Amino acid sequence: MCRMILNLALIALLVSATFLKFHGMRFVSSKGDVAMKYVSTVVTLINALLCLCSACLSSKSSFAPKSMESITVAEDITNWANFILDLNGEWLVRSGPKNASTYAAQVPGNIYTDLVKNGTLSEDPYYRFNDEKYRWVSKLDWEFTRSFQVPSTLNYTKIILVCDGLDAIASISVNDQLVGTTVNQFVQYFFDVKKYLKLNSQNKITIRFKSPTGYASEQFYQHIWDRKYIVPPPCPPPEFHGDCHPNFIRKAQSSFSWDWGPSFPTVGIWKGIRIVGYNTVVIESVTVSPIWYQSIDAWAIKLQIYLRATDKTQRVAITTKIPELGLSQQEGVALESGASNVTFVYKIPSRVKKWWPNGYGGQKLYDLTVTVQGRFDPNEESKTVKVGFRTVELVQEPLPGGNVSGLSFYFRVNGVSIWAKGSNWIPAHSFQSSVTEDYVRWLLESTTAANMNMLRVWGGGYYETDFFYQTCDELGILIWQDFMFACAMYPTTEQFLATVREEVRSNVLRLQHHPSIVLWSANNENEVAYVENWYFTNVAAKTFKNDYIELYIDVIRDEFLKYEIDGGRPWIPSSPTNGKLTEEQGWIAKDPRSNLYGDAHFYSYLVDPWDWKLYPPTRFASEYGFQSWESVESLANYSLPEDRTYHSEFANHRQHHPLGQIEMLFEISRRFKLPSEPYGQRDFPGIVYLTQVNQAMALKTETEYYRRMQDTFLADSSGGTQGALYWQLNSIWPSASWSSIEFGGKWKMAHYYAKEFFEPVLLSPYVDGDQFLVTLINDNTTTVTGELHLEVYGFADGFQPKLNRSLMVKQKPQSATVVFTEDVKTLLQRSSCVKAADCFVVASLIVPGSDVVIGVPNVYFLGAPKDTTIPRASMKVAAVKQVDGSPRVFTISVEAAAVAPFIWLEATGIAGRFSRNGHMQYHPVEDVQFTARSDTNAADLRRSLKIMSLMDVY
Ligand code: BMA
Repeated sequence: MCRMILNLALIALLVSATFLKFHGMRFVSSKGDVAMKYVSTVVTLINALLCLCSACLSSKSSFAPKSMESITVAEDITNWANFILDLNGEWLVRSGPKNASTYAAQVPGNIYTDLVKNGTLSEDPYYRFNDEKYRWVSKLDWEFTRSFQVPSTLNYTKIILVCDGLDAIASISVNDQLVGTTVNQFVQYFFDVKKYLKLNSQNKITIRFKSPTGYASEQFYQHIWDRKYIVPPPCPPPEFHGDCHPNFIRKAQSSFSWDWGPSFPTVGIWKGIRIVGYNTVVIESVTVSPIWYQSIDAWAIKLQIYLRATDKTQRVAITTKIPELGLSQQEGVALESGASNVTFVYKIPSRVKKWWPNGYGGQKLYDLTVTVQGRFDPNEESKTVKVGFRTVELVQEPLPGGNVSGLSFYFRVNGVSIWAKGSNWIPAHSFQSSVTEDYVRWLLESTTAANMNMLRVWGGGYYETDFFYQTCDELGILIWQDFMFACAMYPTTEQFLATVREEVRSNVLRLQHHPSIVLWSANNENEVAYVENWYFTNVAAKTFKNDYIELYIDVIRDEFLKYEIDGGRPWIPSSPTNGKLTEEQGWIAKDPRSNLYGDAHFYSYLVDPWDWKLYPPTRFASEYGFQSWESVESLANYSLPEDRTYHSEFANHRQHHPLGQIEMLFEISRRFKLPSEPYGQRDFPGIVYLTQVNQAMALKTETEYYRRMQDTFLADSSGGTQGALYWQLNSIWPSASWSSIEFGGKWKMAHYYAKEFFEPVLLSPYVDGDQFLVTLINDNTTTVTGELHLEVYGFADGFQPKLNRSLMVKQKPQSATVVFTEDVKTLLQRSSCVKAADCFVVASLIVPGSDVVIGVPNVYFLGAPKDTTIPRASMKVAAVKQVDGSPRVFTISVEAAAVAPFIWLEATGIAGRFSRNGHMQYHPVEDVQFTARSDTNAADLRRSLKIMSLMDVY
């Protein structure tokens, strides 16, 4: 009964929370204040109810995990030279009850993909409404089991079971004896299993998983019982179609749903599992901190080697080698029993090639091998990591000029300041075992192909795979790494904090050696959520503040600093944050959104996204974005034809962002006419296209503004922007989202635009009041000189420019200044444009004395396309030719009968990317290159091609 009352109260709270977080907070309104009062009353009532009801809550959760003896280590250990018995592969799975049917299961994997394989789930979980239909899966407990033969030779001093990742609440038995329990998907667990194994015989391992949603809910109520307050938000907004209380379980928070993703709370053995035997020692992790002596341009490395010896003291020899640099050192060490670490500092004897972010130099990586040899042990234990030599600083210092308040916020790598260009990474799939290395590589290569140098691994997903970071190392992608806490308050029970410590240790030690990682941040948006009272934490402000500091500062920061020694890598408490000021203000800033300190997240909807004045010139824009729909091609496999209308049940189900559908139409209609039947099936592809045009133009406008602001400060001291990471790079399933790449890897128009708005040398035209200006942005470390060509075209005036201007311009390294200004009126008069909307400007930077363009020409619309007449362009593919006999690279010649805005090429059924897309075609024939992801031929490509431009949607 009490639980029922509580549930009703929680539903009231949830409705209010939804209202405020997603309708109020981002537009901060007086409405918000009224709603907040209402919700505060609800919360007070709930707390009163809690006191009354506490007696009817069970005193001990049946799901509360038992204390266990486990140790955690950091790195994939497949290279251990000791004995390894791989337990990956075929397992059996059945749901909780003993009489339930048993099915084959794949490890690593998860219950959803197993149930699809065995036919229990008859359709793809991503199909139509299956996220709702298959909701029962996560409500059950699941048991995975397999047998394995243990050879008689497995007679080691220590034999352990290594679980790289169990998702998440599990108890593990070997031969029906409990060897341990787990509570955290992100921790690598080790269990002593020697005494449970039968040598030279069949053995059985069983892993029983609790329902993740059941566990989270039990923990939520248990917390109320124990601590007498609710840790919010109790549930996600109803539009998410999600599950409640992800903040009470250590697994990917977005697996319970997000505003761009479904709820599939996975269960299973999601990473590798094996038995390892050793007589002396195993290497847990090798952490590497390069040290640069700038004055002599020489390097040293500080190594911390984390070892785990058997139960007695061991004498070992530890050898460290970087063969390519002639480093070879050996030390004799007396190791204590159990876990310990040793530190060495070595001077690098030869010249080092530095590791640089993409766009600033090469990404040289060196193999570093550590070998440990026990005195009486013939087995050598070794581990090789690839290391890159680079330094990294997060620069937060007073700004030049004397009258600018606040601090800078930017990254300096090898002493060179980096203008961060990139995006935010979310989980690539709800089922991590379905993410192939090929797909990850495609997504990461799509970032460097779009001139990016940084990705933020956002805190509601996963600490990514070793392959992900290795690829970032290779490609020069700087990683801003969040810890996995997002958009919520969190409990601080002893058990919760203990497993968070394990999680920090496990992941920092695993990832520390990657040169790509340049920053760790403790959470996503929880500082701002607390300060802005998103979840009504001000009803018990002190409690929530103490909890916040305990979790992020006393536990996460404290644990982090144990492994990132000597300030090796910067750490910030949250994003957005004020950085140093947040620290000065007691770890929670008065205004975490300040434009004068740290980073900022900025979203605004129901606006004209082409108006750059809307955007706040923050020091560092770590999140900003606009939604669009994925293409019909991507949606087709997951929907029926009748689902593909703008307001269908399907579209509304997939659109998790409250009011998202309306916002997009509103934004589009600020600049474009809508098709005649925007809600019908016929015009759906046209609407999808317009959402992509809107997103692309919005991101272009906002990002170019941030780039123009790098050297400019406004009267209120804002400006000096040094980074732009838009929200979000990838998509977890085919839907409406902020992503610039569709689920499966197809680039949206926004991604083609990102490639251009992130060009290292960029001319950015814009209008400020009655002035037309062009800013030249130069990210390079050398001066750029060129001829600025300005051409004005009329949409209805053929392919001849109506005005042609050119002048010599020069831009210092790493700077942005205005290089051209003219009265808009004069510009229009000179170009004989009757009204602004009839014309557009093309700004190109040309190598003097040639026709070679530096970067790309940048097109600027002088008005809104809806306010002029644009002739139909009758786009045609004139020819498709293979380039240099390659089965993957083709040139496509595109013909237009008139100037064609937002031309859009699609190669249906052939995965790949175009060199440009979504651009303005202002020549009768223009060439575009297509690079396919797998081999094809010109005839097939030509058959697959569809082409359109703006007027084709009407
Ligand atoms: C920010 C992110 C995500 C979210 C996005 C769009 O809050 O951190 O939580 O998906 O905005 O709403």
